Amino acid sequence: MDCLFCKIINREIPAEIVFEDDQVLAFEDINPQAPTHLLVIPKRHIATLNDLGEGDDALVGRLTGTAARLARERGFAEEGYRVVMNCNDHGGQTVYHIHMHLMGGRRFTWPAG
Ligand code: D5M
Repeated sequence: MDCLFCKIINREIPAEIVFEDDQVLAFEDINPQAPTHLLVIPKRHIATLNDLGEGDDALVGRLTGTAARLARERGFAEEGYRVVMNCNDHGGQTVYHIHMHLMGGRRFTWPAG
């Protein structure tokens, strides 16, 4: 499959992997927008949030729980952080394998641009 993040999962292209279990992988974003900018992804290929099924609720919970745990481990959970999932063109999605951005280490503004 010609998917960038599947290739990272399969170690066909390199990435700075910081966490892995049977269902999810977390690695450093190549274009960081904060002192910490990680991507948390499912190992199963799911192109967009629109492709999630009813049976995927636990998987999405695993992504969120992993991001929250990494935020605690990195030491910025209490001061706060930003978690983002972009969907399709208007959402700003550029890689079509769902991913949760975990950004921390600075103050973020709202609303998003
Ligand atoms: O975010 C896609 C994100 O993926 C964006 O922040 C850059 C990141 N990216 C792209 N290629 C790589 C590689 N090879 N390693 C690590 N991170 C990467 P989106 O929400 O789709 O706009």
